[in-house]
Amino acid sequence: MTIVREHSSVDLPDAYATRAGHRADLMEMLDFEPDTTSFYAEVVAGLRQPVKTLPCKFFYDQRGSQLFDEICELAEYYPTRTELGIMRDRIAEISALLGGHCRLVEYGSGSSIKTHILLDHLTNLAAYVPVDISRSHLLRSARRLACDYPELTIQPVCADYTDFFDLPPLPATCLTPPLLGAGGLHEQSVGPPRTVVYFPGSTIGNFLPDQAREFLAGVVAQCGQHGGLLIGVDLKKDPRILHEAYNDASGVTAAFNLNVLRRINRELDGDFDTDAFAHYAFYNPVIGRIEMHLVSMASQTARIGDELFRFREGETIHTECSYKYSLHEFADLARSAGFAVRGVWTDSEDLFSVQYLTVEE
Ligand code: AVI
Repeated sequence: MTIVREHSSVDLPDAYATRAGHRADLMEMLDFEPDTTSFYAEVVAGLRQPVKTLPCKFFYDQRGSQLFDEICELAEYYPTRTELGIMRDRIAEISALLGGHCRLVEYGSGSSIKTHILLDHLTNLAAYVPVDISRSHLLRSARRLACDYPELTIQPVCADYTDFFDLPPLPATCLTPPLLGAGGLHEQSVGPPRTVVYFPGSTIGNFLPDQAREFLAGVVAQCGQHGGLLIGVDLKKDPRILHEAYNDASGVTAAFNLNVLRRINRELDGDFDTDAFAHYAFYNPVIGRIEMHLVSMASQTARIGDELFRFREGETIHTECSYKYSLHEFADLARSAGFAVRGVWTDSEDLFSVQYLTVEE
């Protein structure tokens, strides 16, 4: 683990670079140097299994991340705009429940509108800690936020949030006893701040249930006593809505799914014929999840480096699961990891939920 003083070498629009300049020198990034070298090993291991699989984390190269941003804008893909609507409509209640004087740790990208809504409403925030595996993405968004919130202490951490990592030390201002000012001492600023993790987007749905439990137990350990988790959770619903969300008419989700083969071809010396695979996504109501696959449209062989992989016509590569929960299923999952559900906010059609969990005492 290294501590890196942020340089201004990250691409930002000029206006941002200039305005953020003085803050850039003050910001330190904690770099756990997350392992990004296992792409080949994990791809080959997945394709050697009887049911061929590829981990969904490999969707997100530069092109894949762009395509995912496009998915979030699609009329059919309800989760992003629905979660945003809940955050906008219910932010007064959400921020009241989270309370003041916390340190906010966000897993994943930290530059979105949802982050701004929270940062605009949380009072007496001790620090904002964005955590991301992509160094350049993390620094770019941290610098943007430093510009938008000049008073906020921002402590970026480059890490894989699915692995264990330490949070940076609390800013010195939180450790010295607060002075009693003319207006008196605000009760909520006494003592060290609570840690609240923010995990929007229903990315929790991309974990298998056992992995989700383990992940949530890790969050419990990270936020400790009095800590909490504000999380976006996609809900069970009419399968037709789900089907459309993962089979959009313009084919963006198909391109997103197929892009993983293009990435393998480019980065791992592969020769997948991407025209000979087709996107296939369906809702499995028994398990309660969307499954995304790539179907081989012919009997064919693909090569990655020196390894050959044979596909029967109709055989699939399972590329993603996206679990949908009922409110009580998610409460049970949260409880089994050591959390209690303190607040649940949904939209008027019960498509999506934002939930606040606290560590059980
Ligand atoms: C990132 N994740 C929550 C998305 C989902 O809905 O499971 C990924 C995605 N896959 C296809 N469309 C969107």
